[in-house]
Amino acid sequence: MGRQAHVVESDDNRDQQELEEWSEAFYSVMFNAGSDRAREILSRLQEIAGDSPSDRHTDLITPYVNSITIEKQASFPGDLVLEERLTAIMRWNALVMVMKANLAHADLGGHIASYASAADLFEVGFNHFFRAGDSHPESQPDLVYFQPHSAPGIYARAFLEGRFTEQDLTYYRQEITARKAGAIGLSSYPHPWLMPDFWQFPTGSMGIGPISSIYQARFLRYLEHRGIKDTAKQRVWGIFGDGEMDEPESLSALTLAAREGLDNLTWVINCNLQRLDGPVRGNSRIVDELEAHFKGAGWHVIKLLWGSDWDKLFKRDTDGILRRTLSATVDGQFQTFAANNGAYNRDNFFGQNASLAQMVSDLSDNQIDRLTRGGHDLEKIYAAFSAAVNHTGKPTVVLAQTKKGYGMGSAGQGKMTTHQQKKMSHEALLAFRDEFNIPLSDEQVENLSFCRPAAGSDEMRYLNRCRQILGGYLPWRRNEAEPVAVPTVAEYGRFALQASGRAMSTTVALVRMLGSLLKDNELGPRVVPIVADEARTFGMASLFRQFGIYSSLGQKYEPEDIGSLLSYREAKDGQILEEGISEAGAISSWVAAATSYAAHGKRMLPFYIFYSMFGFQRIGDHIWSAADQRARGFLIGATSGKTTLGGEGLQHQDGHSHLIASTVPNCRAYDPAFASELAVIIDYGMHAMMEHEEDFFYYVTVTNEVYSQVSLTEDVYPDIIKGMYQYSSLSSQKCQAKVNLLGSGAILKEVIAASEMLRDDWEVGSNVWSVTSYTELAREAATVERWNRFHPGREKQVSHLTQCLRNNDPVIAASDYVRALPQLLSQYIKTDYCVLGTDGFGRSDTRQTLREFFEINRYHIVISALHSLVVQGKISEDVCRKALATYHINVDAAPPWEC
Ligand SMILES: Cc1ncc(C[n+]2csc(CCOP(=O)(O)OP(=O)(O)O)c2C)c(N)n1
Repeated sequence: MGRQAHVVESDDNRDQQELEEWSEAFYSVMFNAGSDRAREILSRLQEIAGDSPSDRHTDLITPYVNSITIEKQASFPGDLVLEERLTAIMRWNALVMVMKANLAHADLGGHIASYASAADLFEVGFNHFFRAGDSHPESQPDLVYFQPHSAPGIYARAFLEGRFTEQDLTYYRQEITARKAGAIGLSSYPHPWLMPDFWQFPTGSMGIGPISSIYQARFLRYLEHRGIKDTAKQRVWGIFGDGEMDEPESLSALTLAAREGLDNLTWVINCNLQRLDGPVRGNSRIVDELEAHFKGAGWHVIKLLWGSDWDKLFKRDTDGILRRTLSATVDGQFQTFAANNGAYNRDNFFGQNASLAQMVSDLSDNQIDRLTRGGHDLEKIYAAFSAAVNHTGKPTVVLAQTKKGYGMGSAGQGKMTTHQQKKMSHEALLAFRDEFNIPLSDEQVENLSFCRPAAGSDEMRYLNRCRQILGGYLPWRRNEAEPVAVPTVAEYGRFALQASGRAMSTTVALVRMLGSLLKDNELGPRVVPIVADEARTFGMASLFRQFGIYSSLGQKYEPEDIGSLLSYREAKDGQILEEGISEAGAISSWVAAATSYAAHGKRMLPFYIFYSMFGFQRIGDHIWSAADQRARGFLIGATSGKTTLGGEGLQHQDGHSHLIASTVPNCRAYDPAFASELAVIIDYGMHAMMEHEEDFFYYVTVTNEVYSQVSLTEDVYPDIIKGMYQYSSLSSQKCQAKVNLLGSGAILKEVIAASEMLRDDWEVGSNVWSVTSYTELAREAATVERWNRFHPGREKQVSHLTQCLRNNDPVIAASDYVRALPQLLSQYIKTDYCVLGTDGFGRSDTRQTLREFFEINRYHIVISALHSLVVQGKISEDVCRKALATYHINVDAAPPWEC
């Protein structure tokens, strides 16, 4: 036993020795001949080992050192001293802004540590790379997606640039109070809705910025390839957090960016190794993980890990011990090193090995403390950014290692809780001032004074000159784009307006209108049809051949269906954006097109057509962000409703998208019943967005249920837009009572049938109202009610809803959507109001059976109408009992929402 153990031990020793020898040899090659040669040797060894050259995972993770060697490092063109001074002032002003807000109002929030870690990255971008533009439509500014919780730093810079006053800064996170005081309210995060001249892209919800930036870069190519705008000089920048990369959206479109060769896209990931609660990857390394991920996806990766003062240490690292030790250190440990001083790092990092300790023996503790990480070294950052923008053929990501809360000293740097720190002690502030040489007295520090160098100072002249060279200030959102004329509705929608009983679905009508709009000389090129692998479902395949599917590569294959009228045609100037099975991707493209008027000075008109269930429910947060950035375009919820989409069942049947849409203030949502209503809505929306520049977008649901369409007279058009119009009025001399019936979408047909049954079988008259938008009705009614409340004694305003439902007759609404949608009107209908809707999970079955199951068919509408009249004492209960029996209603069945 003992002998055996000895043998194993000596084998282990031999193995270890062998490993050491190989490692040493390899490090010596790296050191003497460079990393390229080392990689070459590694490749050869892998080939010998029988690996397929295309399957080299080891290539995906490289040693934990900078990608750019000193020899290849571009030299820094700026004034280091001035830039460091300016960056320090930004840091100070950003932290003071957050502190002031929280001292005055304890719960306003804000972040210090994130910008503290990102400041140098931002400043190199601002001083040397981020190009601005002017309001000329052909101007080609860069588009920058800013990390949201670094917003204080961006405001701090704008303050130095003279774009904000000191008063504005003191109203950080107090938009309402600020306006009252005549100041600009600085929003918590980038919100174009709140600051429409400043922020371009809302990034506050993590993950949305990253994916949006990819589709934005692709949209630049689309504009170029379609001949709409020369975008060749434009670049999209994204500055994101390493924690943010955990959001599924962040990484989901990486391969698209690589496939499309988006070398107009640069991401900078601030790898401060921490997120909100703790380390991003305590037990491993986020940089390695991201390096492998991005490389695997086809990106160019630049690791920016160590500052210039590490260069001499790497030079001394002849046996590779420093590299090996770095590669053996996990992020949780790096964080602890960041939080501790030079003495601690000497003992605990360099002290791990005698030659490591020797390497720093001539450095003081203070010098060890000041060994910077790559993302805090302006020269290294410049070199990395410069390599990124000069790299062609691929998008580039710069993985910049930093310290969270950099410079906050023992108060916050690298601390587990630093993310949410909003205050610093007086001593910590003094230390910060000293560390960064902020030109402020103790008293000014005590008073939390902002710092702004004099107008003619070297700093201010330098700051402004850098921006002048780069074309002006950023962020900046322009709001000017030449109008695009919209054709008359008769040109593309006559077939729908004068349908005269022709059977078709509203989806077919939409696609037909879209086809005509695409052919319009002026508007046509600006229309952007977008699908997420559902074009055939919605009968849009006919558009493929005619208008082409956008592909930057054209079509390198002969499509299987080449002779067909519906052939799958990809083209470099193709117009349709076919985004595959990625609703997040498709909506990102939609947003890029819908905000093109502001981002590119070109008005575009996107139509994104999707399964209505996979819209607001699945990508609701993207839609919220679209609303924030004042998107203009059409979202088309196809195959909508819970009973109209028959066989697809529980996961597909949407009963609530309109309800969610009602929560988005600048979304106008419509549920048209007829193709004619649809045409009126499209016409109105196009004029509003393309000509009148209204910051509303339109959510319109269509269905694939084929039924007889009706013609409409022009006098009802305005009412369609307001949300309801009278479709019919049925009565007879025998009728003793009357009701108002509200229907929308495909359920209007059931309402119309119920109206006839009420008159013919139960002697009840009715007005039938087609409700095209509960949301619009409710909004206007709320506005009117509020006005009346605030103006006692003045002549009362009357809402459209009240104008329509003037009498006391009961109102019955039936919807393919959840009850809560028509109930939006409850507060404003002053008589008995009964709502039938589709609460509960969907089912697969025929439309008829589903409408019976959800109790929204004609029989249930009749029964509800009769019951409402019983409640009003206008008919006897016997009538109701008789109706229940006549229609064989199972009165003991469980409610559908409990099934
Ligand atoms: C979708 C979403 N989830 C959660 C948050 C809350 N949040 C804001 S910042 C943050 C941590 C960000 O960490 P990281 O991306 O690493 O950035 P850092 O601040 O460390 O630079 C979190 C969780 C958010 N804004 N959005």
